Amino acid sequence: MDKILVIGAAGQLGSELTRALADQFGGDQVIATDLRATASSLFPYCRFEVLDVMDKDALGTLVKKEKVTQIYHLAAVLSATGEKNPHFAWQLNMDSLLYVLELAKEQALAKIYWPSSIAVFGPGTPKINTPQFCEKNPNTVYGISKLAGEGWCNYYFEKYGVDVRSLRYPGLIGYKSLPGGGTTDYAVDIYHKAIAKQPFTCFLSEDSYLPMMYMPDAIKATLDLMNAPREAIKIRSSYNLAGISFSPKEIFESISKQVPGFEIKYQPDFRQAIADSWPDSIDDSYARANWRWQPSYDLDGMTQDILTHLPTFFPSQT
Ligand code: AKB
Repeated sequence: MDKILVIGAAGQLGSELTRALADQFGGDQVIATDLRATASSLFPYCRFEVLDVMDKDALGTLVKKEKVTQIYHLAAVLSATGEKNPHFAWQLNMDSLLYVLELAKEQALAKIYWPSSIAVFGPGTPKINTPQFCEKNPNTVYGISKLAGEGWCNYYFEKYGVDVRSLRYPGLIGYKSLPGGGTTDYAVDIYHKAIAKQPFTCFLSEDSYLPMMYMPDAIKATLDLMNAPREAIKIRSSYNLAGISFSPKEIFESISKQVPGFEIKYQPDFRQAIADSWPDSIDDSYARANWRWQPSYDLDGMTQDILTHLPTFFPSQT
């Protein structure tokens, strides 16, 4: 029987993916881990352990003791936060991945999931419908670490047969957690301001298109990838994945249809340069062909769902 370890479970993706994994495998088979003990309250439906992924020995001991078969390694420093402390971001993002891959090799784990990002692309990458295989030239430490990580994943698959799978997530938008230091996180924050009936100051310009995805689509993509037969996975670096592409102006207009009087102003900061270096939209035809990926949400569908559910998650904001 599979035993699942989620590293960085309390983050934006982890808090929703862990729930989905518990639904699939059963709460007893899933161990959520996070650096902070206070995160345990987020996981009443499965086990919780405090784990610092940089503590290689503690990680190895937990995996062995619990007979873990699959690891979802979600802990990372994101793009905007990474630029403030590049060496720390590199160390955390790279060392932790290597610990997990090495463990997977040594203990013959069944499967590893590790997220990559559209941040692997950069100046010189085609911006519209960015292909799976093209020039990548990331100019953030986060993007550099994700691109290097993709190479390591492919290496461990080719060299040691480690069944590691990965997606290049666009900006993920969910209502169950707060923004976490990413450049795309303006598109999370904007809904909180709309619900709180406050004006929103956007740190990107109104026409900055970025690839984005509503969280239920991201969870579905992750589970579809991980549940696909081994031989269906043709790309062992990381798959391009697309949901919706929009600009700050377009998400503002989508929200305004439901929150009349909502106001926005634009004050681009250092994150504008990061956004400008990333694609506007992504070609994910390999994911569609190899494991039948298909997104469900458009911009207005996402807006409607978030505005309906966000107030119950963050009642103090209404
Ligand atoms: C970020 O903005 O840093 C992340 C990402 C695109 O990977 N959301």
